[in-house]
Amino acid sequence: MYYVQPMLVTDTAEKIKTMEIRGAGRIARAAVSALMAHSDAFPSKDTGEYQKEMSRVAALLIGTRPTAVSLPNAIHLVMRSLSVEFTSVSAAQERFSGACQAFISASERAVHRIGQVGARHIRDGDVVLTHCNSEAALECLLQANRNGVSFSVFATEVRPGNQGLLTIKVLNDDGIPTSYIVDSAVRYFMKQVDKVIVGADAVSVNGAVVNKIGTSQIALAAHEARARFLVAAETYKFAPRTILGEYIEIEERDGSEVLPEIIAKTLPYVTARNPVFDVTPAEYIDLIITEEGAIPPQMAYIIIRDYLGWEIGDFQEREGRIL
Ligand code: RUB
Repeated sequence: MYYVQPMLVTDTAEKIKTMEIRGAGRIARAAVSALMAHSDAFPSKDTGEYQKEMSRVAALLIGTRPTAVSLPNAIHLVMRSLSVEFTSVSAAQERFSGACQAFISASERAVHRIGQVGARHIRDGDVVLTHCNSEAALECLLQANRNGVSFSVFATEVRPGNQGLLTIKVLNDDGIPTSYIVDSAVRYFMKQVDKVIVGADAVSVNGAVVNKIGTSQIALAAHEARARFLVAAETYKFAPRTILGEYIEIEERDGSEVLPEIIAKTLPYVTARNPVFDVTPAEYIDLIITEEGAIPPQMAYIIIRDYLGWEIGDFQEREGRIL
């Protein structure tokens, strides 16, 4: 259901940059699909050249958007399959293709499993608020609806990208009663909300969640109104490098997405700022729903250690190769 058609790497990179392909899970699967297609089409029989070229395009894809950790995690996971010596390019291609296909199906299964776990947290009569357009968060709502739970949703508009339009279409297609609100109406309606459910672009080792700009304000409003705050995140959105104290970079996009250039030109003292993600601290989050089960945010380290299986050595790029 979530399969992304293979495309050339440069095409995919451009689509991720311009947000034609967006959402942390979709970005990861699209990048892996593109790498797989690139590997399959590699013309030379020289294994050294193959390794070099795969590392080059992997780096190109990783550089497209800085915040969604699913992207480098997915690429590192599949590139790891090339960290052994190969006798032929075709053997490497076969192994790489297997790793890519395994990642894509695991990612699809993870979304489905998160939906099953998340749906159990939605009860008859609940009013649920969601922000942005997260397939993992939406899957919880869709599966609850299919289980016959009767609930309604507030969906935010999500300035400046209007991802809320994608969300209300999905909810409407499944016949889920939904109120569409501007981002600034969240606190006004929060007293009516029982649960907030959002996705994640990254989860830090301390349980902080990076998601679409505005998420942290929603978490504050939910905290004040005692509404539960749930995050739906696949394990490959947890950020191993935060163990080493690294921060997750928050992408700031061009101001023209917020203030059209034609207006900006007339206002020389005004600069439009456009950070597109923010950080919600763990203390405002009740649960993170992963495909391995629902955990309190304080358990993020366990996910990184036990399910991502990262070792400190994996953090280094060795001999210019991305492992
Ligand atoms: C998307 C966004 C989503 C997460 C999770 O931001 O913040 O909530 O990526 O989505 P953008 P999913 O539109 O800027 O990519 O659950 O689909 O991975």
